[in-house]
Amino acid sequence: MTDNALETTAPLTLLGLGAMGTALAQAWLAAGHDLTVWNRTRSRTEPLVAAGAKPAATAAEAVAANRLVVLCLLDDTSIDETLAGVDLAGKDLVNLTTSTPAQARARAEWAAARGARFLDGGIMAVPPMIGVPESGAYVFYSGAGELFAAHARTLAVPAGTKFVGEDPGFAALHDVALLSAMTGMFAGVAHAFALIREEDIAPKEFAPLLAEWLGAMTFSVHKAADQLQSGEYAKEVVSNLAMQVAGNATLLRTADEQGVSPELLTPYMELMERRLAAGHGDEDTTGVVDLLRR
Ligand code: FVH
Repeated sequence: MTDNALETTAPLTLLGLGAMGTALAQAWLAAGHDLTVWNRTRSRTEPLVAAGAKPAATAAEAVAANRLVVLCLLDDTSIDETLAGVDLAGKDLVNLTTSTPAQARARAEWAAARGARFLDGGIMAVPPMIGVPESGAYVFYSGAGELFAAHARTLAVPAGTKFVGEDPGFAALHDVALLSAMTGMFAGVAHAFALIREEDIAPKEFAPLLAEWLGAMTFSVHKAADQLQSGEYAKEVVSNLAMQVAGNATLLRTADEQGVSPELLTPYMELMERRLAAGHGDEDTTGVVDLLRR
């Protein structure tokens, strides 16, 4: 078995054929890869076998088939259940199962103890984006750089790749940080739609305004990063905290007038008020990051 950096259609094994695993499998098959598949519920392999995949009767058989073994299972526990007792010596494991950073680091040690090389991945896409280059889909990878390089060509087939470092926890950390920011954004979107919901404003007419506004505000991400790195939170402030906290009263009063619960907004507003009370009214909201540290 050799590294497959120069092979355009290297053989590989995929364990887990849920919505995401199936999309990954379809992309590798479409690109001409020799793909061995296994899934706990065997019926899920059938459409892929019809498309050219090789079925394995057991996870152990699937792992034995190829050096490169990709995991796309539900969670960390399902990896333990799937790979219990399976010989991993000499294998290159790439785990695309969503994990926490600590789980990814522990999994890297677990793999090393079994004689396998390990790379963790965090998928920044939903299944329909996989295998569609223009979708913007990509996967964060972290772990052994040489392992990423060895399989870079194969890993780039279903989605773009971003290698974020040798610490095996970094892919999961990047993944979860982006997902956490998305969750906050979804909370804001839900609140905005709730405000207009009972009025004669069509959500479909409001949506482009909302999307455009959120896009216009993304400059603040870069500004916060600049302030965090320099430690100068009062540098190039556009909308100072004192003004923003005063403005929060209008947001809360409007919620009340519209009969909308403020519960998605108030935790963040309370942090802004704490920062203001500590004497940082001349800053932006970057100081909230410090308040979140436990
Ligand atoms: N789908 C998405 O939108 C997101 C996008 C970002 C990344 N996530 C993560 O990808 C992992 C897999 O997600 P999925 O969408 O494929 O999930 P399901 O369709 O629910 O399929 C789950 C597969 O895991 C198998 N499985 C579950 N438990 C076990 C177990 N104990 N032992 C062996 N396999 C197990 C399941 O098998 P089966 O139910 O068909 O028998 C599926 O193959 C995930 O980490 C997302 O967070 C997806």
